[in-house]
Amino acid sequence: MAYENIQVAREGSIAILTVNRPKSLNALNGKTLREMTQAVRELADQSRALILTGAGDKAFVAGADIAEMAPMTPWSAREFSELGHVLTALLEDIPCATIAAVNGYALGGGLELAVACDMIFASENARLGLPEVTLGVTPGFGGTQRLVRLVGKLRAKEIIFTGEMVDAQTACRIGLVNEVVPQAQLLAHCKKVAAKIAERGPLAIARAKRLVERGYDMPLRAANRQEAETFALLFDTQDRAEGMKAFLEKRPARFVGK
Ligand code: DAK
Repeated sequence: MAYENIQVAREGSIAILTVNRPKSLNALNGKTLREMTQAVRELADQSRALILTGAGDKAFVAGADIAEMAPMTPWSAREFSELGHVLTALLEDIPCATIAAVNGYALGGGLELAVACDMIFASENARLGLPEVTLGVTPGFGGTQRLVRLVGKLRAKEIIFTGEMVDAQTACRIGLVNEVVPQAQLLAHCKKVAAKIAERGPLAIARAKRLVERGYDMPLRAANRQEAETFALLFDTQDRAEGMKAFLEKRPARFVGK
């Protein structure tokens, strides 16, 4: 499928989705959000890991497209917000691992996209923030909820209320990104992590992701019960038998996702 605002590449079982509007620092308009949602749906089934990044060396995504948002009515703003919520929820729901390669500004909707991914790696020049209050609105793609779960209330409120950006090192220190790497090595680093994940049992990755995502909103005991049930269910898979056999035979496992 040909896209206008994104590029999609496949490298074996790893997929790379690049937001490609560098002239507007990869800002997310409605069309881009729709294209991303369609691409993520298609790629999820064929990939073990999906890397999201932005075109150029300045921005991951500098937020929702302000030019498109400016004339919106409350009704169209609601619909626009829904597009972002559908995409971010999809990233959390798909079975494959998602990695944000934050190669510059990750602001507003851009940061909201990143925090919906399973991991975030940032380049040294990355700057992250939720500047929506500088525009007179709140974050609209789940930022108020996901950021607080990652960095805690105090830091989330500071970031949201001030609208200030944090640099990559600060983001790493407060648990907003996994690691900071030089910009020239960012994509290669993300591919290396993705390749490592792709070697693992895909059913186990998918179930572990679901346990973490769903368990977050559940009481601990109920979440732990789900973990025990999932652990037990996986004993009925070829991959579990292969993984343990391979260990005992001192060879790498060959997982098939069954
Ligand atoms: N939207 C549209 N265009 C953008 C953009 C954006 N978010 N960010 C940058 N651009 C465009 C600039 O307008 C400029 O275009 P030209 O003038 O060249 O045509 C081009 O990208 C280059 O930007 P600058 O010239 O400004 O570059 P600088 O290096 O000087 O500055 C910057 C980089 C990232 C600091 C600056 O561009 C900036 O502050 N950009 C805006 C960042 C921002 O405020 N992002 C948050 C957007 S709000 C909701 C739904 C969704 C949301 C909220 C509510 N509801 C329905 C309730 C989400 C909101 C957001 O994400």
